[in-house]
Amino acid sequence: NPKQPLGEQVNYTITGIDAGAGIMGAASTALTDYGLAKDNWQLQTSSTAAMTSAIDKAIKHKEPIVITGWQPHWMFTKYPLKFLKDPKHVFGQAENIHTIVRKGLKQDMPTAYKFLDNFYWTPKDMSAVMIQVNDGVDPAKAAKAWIKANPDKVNTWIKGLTPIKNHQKIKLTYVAWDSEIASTNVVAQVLKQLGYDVTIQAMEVQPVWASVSTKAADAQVSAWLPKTSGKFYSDYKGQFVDLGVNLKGAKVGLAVPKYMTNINSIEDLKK
Ligand code: PBE
Repeated sequence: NPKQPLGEQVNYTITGIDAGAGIMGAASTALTDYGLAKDNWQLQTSSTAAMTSAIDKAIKHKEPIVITGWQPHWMFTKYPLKFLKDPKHVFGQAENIHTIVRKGLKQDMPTAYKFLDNFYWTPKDMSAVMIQVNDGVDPAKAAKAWIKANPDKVNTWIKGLTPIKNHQKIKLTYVAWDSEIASTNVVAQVLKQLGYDVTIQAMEVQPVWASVSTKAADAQVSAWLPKTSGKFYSDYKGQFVDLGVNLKGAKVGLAVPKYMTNINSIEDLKK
């Protein structure tokens, strides 16, 4: 019933993703900071797949829904969604994605290190891979196809590097979020072209940080900073090397379908 307060229409629920995601921590802080928790708003833990299917269903019926949203992600291309304004900056402002490597990588694997240091692409590049994977293409195949289609960009990453001869083993860890599946597979394929024996391993976010910090893994390219993974960055500070930004202009927040024309800010959820 559209005459009901929005909270009642959506059961005072924000549809979220997996509990380990930084966006979930920020969303629960938002419920407190915007005074929504005391009005019984709650954050529902699920998965990206369950959340996007809830969006699909809501949009088919033009029903209201409030979700945890982020970019780059195909949800913003596939569905008419908008971010809610966050005047208290609970979700931070612009986020960037950083490349984090283990200590000693520069000495042990100078070629891989140089490439990882050079690795930089745009939200548009990442989205191209993500959309392929969402369409059912195997991630390694989607990564190879993107590399083949973007030789100029890839060449800027490996300029002056000669493939190694001894098939050194290198391991990347990542969380199986769409964005990280895309970036990790592209990086893995380029490392293969550079002669490495590459393993990629999906795990929860905290173990990703732990693996690089304990040198159980060599690198990860999925550090959303300064806010989303900020807790892990400070927990493990001093135990990893930050190679800086590999993607600029990521964004994290709460989002709703564009047809919810009265809801434009997190503050509007109280209406
Ligand atoms: N995400 C995608 C992650 C980082 C990548 C926004 C869902 C998060 O920690 O929230």
